[in-house]
Amino acid sequence: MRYNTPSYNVPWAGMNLAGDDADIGVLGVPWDNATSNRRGAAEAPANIRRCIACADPFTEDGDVIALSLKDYGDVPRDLDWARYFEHVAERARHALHHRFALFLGGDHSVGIPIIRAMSAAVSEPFGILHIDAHADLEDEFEGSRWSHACTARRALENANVHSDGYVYVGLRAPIDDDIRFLAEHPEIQVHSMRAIIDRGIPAVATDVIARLSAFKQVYITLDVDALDPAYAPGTGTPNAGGMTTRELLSLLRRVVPALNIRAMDIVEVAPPLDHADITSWLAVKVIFEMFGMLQTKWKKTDHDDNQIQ
Ligand SMILES: [Mn+2]
Repeated sequence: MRYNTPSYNVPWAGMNLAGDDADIGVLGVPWDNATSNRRGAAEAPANIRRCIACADPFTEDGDVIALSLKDYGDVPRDLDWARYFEHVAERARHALHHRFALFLGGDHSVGIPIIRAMSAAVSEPFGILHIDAHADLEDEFEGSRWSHACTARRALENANVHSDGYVYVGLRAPIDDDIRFLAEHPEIQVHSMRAIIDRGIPAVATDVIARLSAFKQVYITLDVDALDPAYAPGTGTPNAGGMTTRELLSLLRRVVPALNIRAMDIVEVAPPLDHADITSWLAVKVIFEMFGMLQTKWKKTDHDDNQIQ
C-alpha cells in the first residue's frame, strides 16, 4: 500500500476497509451505566474514531498500517441492561471471526459479555492479560453483579477462562473481594504497580509471557486507569501512581510478538472527563502500535508458513 495523501477526516486514517475477510474486526460498545464514580466512557468509541480520522496510519517505526479492517460500528443504546449485554455478546461474536478483534468501551463492564463471547468462540481455555489499577474481582458492587468492579470475577466464571491463565498488570487499588479472592487464588499472577517499579517492565513481561504462553490464544483487557492519571486523565475512576504510556507500550512490545493475541478491549476512556483528548489519543497510539506489531508478526508467520509449504 502506498500512502501519499494526508488523511484528515478519513475513517480509520485511510486504512484498508474490507468485508468479512478483513484481518481485524472492530466493535464499539458505548455503555457507561456501570461506572461507580464519574461517567463519560459511552462517548469513547465515537471520540476515538474521530481522533483516528485525523491521524496518519503509521506506527512509530514508520511502518504504514496496511492491515484490512471491518468496523462493525457501535452496539446501539438500549436501556435494558440484560438485553444490551446480549446484543454486545452477539455482535462481539462477529468481530471475533476476524484474525484479531478490537473492542472499544465503554466502561469495564462491557468486558463481561465480550469475554463471555470469546469463551464461547474458542474450543479450549485462553489466557487473559488484565491491565488495570483495579482487580475488578467484586462478586457484587453497588447492588449489581455487572458492575465494572465485577468484570474479572464474571470473566473467571466462563468455561474457558481459568484462574491460572489470568494475569494482572498495574494493580494498586484492591478492595474487599479483590483481596479475599486473590488470597484464595495464588495461582493468579499479579504484577502490582509497586512490583513493576521495583522489577521493571522487561522482568514483568518475561513472567507474563512464561505464564500465558501455555495458552494458544490470549485476550488483553486494557483499562486506561492502569496508566497514571498524568497520562490518562480522562477516566472515571483514576488512581495515582500508575504506569507511564511508555511502560505500557514497552510491555505490549514484548508480549504481543510472543503470544497469540486474539482480541483486545480498551475501556474506561471517558472523553467528557479528559483534557485535550489526551486519553483518546493514548488509545489511538495503543491501537496503531498494536496493529503495527500484529502486522509485523503476521507477515513473518505467514512467510514462514509459505516457506514450509
Ligand atoms: Mn480500573
